[in-house]
Order: sequence, then C-alpha cells, then structure tokens
Amino acid sequence: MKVERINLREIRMRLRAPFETSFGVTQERRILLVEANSEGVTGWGEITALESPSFNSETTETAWHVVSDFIAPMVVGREINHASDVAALLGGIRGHLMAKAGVENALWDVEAQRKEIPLWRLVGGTRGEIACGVSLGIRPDPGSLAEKVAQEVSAGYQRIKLKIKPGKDVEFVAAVRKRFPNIMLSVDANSAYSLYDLDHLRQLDPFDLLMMEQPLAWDDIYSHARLQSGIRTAICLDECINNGRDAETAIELGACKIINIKLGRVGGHSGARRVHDVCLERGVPVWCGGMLESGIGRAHNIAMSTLPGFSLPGDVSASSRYWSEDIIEPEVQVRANGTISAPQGSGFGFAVKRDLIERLTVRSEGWSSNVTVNV
Ligand code: OSB
Ligand code: MG
Repeated sequence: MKVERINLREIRMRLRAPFETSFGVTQERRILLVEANSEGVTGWGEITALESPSFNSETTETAWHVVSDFIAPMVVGREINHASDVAALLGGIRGHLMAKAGVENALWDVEAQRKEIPLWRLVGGTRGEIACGVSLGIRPDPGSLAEKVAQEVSAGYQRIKLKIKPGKDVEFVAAVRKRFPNIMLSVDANSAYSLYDLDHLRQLDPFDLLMMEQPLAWDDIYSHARLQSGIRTAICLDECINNGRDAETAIELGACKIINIKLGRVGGHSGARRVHDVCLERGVPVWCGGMLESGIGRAHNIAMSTLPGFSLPGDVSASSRYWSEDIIEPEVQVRANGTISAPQGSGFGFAVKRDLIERLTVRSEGWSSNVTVNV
C-alpha cells in the first residue's frame, strides 16, 4: 500500500472524573490522533503519551515533534507491504515508541480495511470476546474506595485494580479485601517505591492479590528481580517492558510473573505481538494495559486483547467510564459478565465521529506525498 497522506491532530478531552496515580492527577487529556490514507482508505491510530513525562519519557509534545519532523516524512510517499514493516522502517529513530505506535497502528487499520477483515484477525487474534477489568485511581480514604469498588463489581468487571502510593496502600487494600474477600484484586504503584520498602510491600502478601504492578523504578528490571525474590505477591511489569528483549530479560531474571502490554509503550501492534509471543512461549500470562485512551486507542486495545496469550482481564473498560461522549460509535460497551465482544466489521470495527473530532481539535498538520499542508 502506498502511504499517500498522514494527518496528525491534537484533541482535548476531559475525563468525567479526575484520575489520581502515584505520579499525579489527570483530568484533561491532550490526545494525538493519526489519520493515514492509502488509495481511498483511511485508518486511525492514537498516540497514548501523557501530557507530562511522568509515566515514561514521552509527552504529547515530544510525540508531536517526532511525528512531524521525523516519522511522517519517513513514511509518507512510501510503498509498504505490511503495517508490520513500519517498525523496521522507523528503526533509525531511537525510542519514541508511543509516537511510532500511533502511526503504525493507523496503518494496521488501513491494511485490515483494504483486506476487508477485522483488525483483530489481522493481528492474529483468536478470542471472540475479551475479559475486562478496571483501574481505580487513588481516593482520599479507604471507605470511599471500597464504595467505588462495589459499583464496579456490580457492573460486572472481572478484576479490580487499585492505584497505590506510599501512605495510601496497605490500609486501602485491607479495607477493599475485607469487604470483597473473593474478587480478583490487584494494585499498581507506578514506580512509587524502592527496594528499601521491601518489608513494607511484604505487608500486602496476606491480601491474596493477583499481582503488584510496577512497584519500583520505571527503567529498573534488576531491582524488581530482587524484590520478587522477597515477596509472595506476583510482580507484573508495565513501565519496564518496551520490547521483546525486555520481556525476555525480565522473565529470565525472575523480575515478574505477569506482564502488562500497552500498544503505545511497545511501539504498536508488531511490538505487542513480539512481547506477547515471548510471554506465551514461556508461560507468562499477559493482559492489556490502558492509558486513558479515547475510543480510537480503545478499539486498537480490543483488537490486541484477542491474541491467545491475553489470559487475564485487561484495563479495557467501557467508554462511558471515561468520557461523557466518546469519539467512536457504537461506544465501547461491557457486558454484564465483564466482557467486550470483538467487533465484526473491517478495520478496527467502529465508526469514527468525524464532526466531534473536528470540534475537539486544537491543532492539526498534514503531510501528503512531497507537500506539507497546514490546516
Ligand atoms: O499504569 O496502568 C497504568 C493510566 C495512565 C497511566 C498509566 C496507567 C494508567 C491506568 C489506567 O492504570 C488504565 C485505563 O483505565 O486506561
Ligand atoms: Mg500500570
């Protein structure tokens, strides 16, 4: 397929409620959307970088820069056989995996539409429905957190994840576990602890958590291996895993027992597939992480979650948990049993609400074969 045009835009979307993690509070998302055109077909991708470099080193602004000045000029006008070739094409750009993923995933959507098959089939998916969990932000007190958990459990979600940080951890987990002795429960610290906290983190062992996600530094696999050998709770790595090699390293060192795959963090569907394959071969369960995506990123997450190794519920939940109105239709809905069915249409399988997207757009730039168009 010839990549005739790439369009990059920034939209602003306000979350229905502020979301607090150990690194800060998010309410207003600045999301970059990538639109790719090839021979009459339009595909969409989302860049999942946050507004600040607090999850990983990318931001909305660095992604804008790298797509504008490097990725778009390398891709536009190219004839590519498969979206899976894009990663190699962009191999000279170090890092910036979220920026790359937005572009690569838009081309996956194009390729699936051209082949008139669902994206989830094109990426190698085998599951007709995926299992869903929720990620709950830090709350002021254990009681209100337990209330929120009650609401999500009755909505059918199969796994509840609690964000934690020092001072808002053991007591909060204890309150939730006391009220819900049998739910699948996990915690996510987003790198808020160090190895000095080993004895403290061990206090979470009695609560029968499915996992403890990324307790230590975002770029430190080795220390997670030291921690894992001292606690019973399974460690799940998120921030640390950027490619298949990282997954191999982490598994071989015993740094984790579970891995969370985020499309942006690993550079798109081809990178996700590699991490997935490494884990599947070694019997390590994976699940789909979330970055407070709009419907476009969510649709890609659903496609990825149909791969055979995604045996645990992901952070892929209903559009209405995040947005008063999502940018795709139908919006992503979760059934009463906590599942989402893989869409049957071609491409990522949802219609894009172009008018709404235009209204939410704050800046936009396009590249056509040999010309830059400012719009
Ligand atoms: O670490 O999984 C994370 C949100 C923003 C940044 C990092 C993370 C998260 C979440 C929310 O946990 C997942 C979601 O519901 O999209
Ligand atoms: Mg996480």
